[in-house]
Amino acid sequence: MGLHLPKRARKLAAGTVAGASLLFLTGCSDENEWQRLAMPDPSTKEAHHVLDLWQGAWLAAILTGILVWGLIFYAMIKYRRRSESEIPVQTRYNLPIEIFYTLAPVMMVIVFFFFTVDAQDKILHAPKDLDKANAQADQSVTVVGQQWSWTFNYTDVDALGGDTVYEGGTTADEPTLWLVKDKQVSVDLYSPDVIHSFWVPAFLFKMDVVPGREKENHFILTPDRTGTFEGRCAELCGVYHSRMLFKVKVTDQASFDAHMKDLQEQGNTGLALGGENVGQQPGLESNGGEE
Ligand SMILES: [Cu+2]
Repeated sequence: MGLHLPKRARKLAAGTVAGASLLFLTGCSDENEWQRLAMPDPSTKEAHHVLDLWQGAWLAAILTGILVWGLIFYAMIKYRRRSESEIPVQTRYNLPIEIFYTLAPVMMVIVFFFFTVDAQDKILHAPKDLDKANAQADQSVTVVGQQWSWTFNYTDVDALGGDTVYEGGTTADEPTLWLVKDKQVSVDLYSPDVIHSFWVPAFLFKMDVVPGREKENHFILTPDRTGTFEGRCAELCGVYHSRMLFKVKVTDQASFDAHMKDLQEQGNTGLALGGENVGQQPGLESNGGEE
């Protein structure tokens, strides 16, 4: 006896398989992306905990899937109807099995929850008190997210004898956050207007920038490879939300210090916490933006 699926269902199944394969083939550009299960290549020490959680969760899900599919196909084949006159044994109300399939998913959720909280604790390892976090880290940065760009304040820079410098951007001119490889940076998020979200995909991390939550939304991270990474706002914050792009440049200490001195020479000194609508700055007009 063959498998009698309606034509429509067969078409749908074929389409789904073709679509999924296309997604996998086009989505994975480098071979390690397969091992990372489509996660970006982590670029901070903390990001590896997210990758571990992601891979572990998929492994658990796949093993569970193999077990469940195996049992389904086993039951389908072993207990299939073998003749027109005789139907297989019909079983109802099996209490042990019902208890098992209630408890097993609860156990799985508990295990997932445990590993999620564990990863979260390892990622958000900064002291709750911002001053303590800044003292512990090698460098501290106050990131200002506002409509519609970012300003990066490097506070208490050693190379400048403890001075503070900043670099701001506009919607046309993306700012760059400079960090030093293998050096802890304490990042505090500040917003003078609405909620934004600081997101660097390569950090496998994002955190909301909430007005009024001063010195609360902060974290410490340690970049572990050099390079330039994309960053963006991940919270719909207004008309030009999509232009809240920035770059993160992870470099060595000498280049970082030289850049700090450049900022100082340009007169970008002191703490710039924004408040002005950066959307009014040059750039929007040249992009054909409407106010
Ligand atoms: Cu935003």
